[in-house]
Amino acid sequence: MERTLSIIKPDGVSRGLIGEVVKRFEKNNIKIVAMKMIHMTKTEAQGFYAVHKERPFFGSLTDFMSSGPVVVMVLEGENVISKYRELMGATNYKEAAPGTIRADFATEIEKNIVHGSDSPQSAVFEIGYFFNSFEIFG
Ligand code: 3AN
Repeated sequence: MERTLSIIKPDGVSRGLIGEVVKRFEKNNIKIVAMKMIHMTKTEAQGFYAVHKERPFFGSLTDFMSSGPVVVMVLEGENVISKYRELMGATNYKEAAPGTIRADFATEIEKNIVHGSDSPQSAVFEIGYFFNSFEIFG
């Protein structure tokens, strides 16, 4: 059994895609065990994306991620990390497979609707960044 962190990014929330994303989880038997809406400060976004701090897009990414509310969720299930990454599609929406969330809705590499942990180690860090154990109903 695995857990992963999902974020519906500010573009997904402002475009009214919360229900669409949640529907895809439920249709694919991905269990949501925690969920909340938050608005990150720039500093909180920088902490979350600390692994990317040397990348050229770090400033713009953290500005965007702190530009409005996001929905953070913990998903649980067998192989849920890769299962969710398949549902999301490639980081660059132009390369994302048809029918994936990013292929269907993303408008830019940065405004790509959703985030998902990329490994068990990053999932542990990312879930712990937003949730304590009393907020997860696994
Ligand atoms: P993913 O979200 O698919 O795991 P990461 O972790 O490599 O992708 O990148 C984190 C976020 O940084 C992406 N979701 C995207 O918003 C942004 N990003 C990644 N690569 C670029 C890039 N070349 N230019 C601008 N933004 C990028």
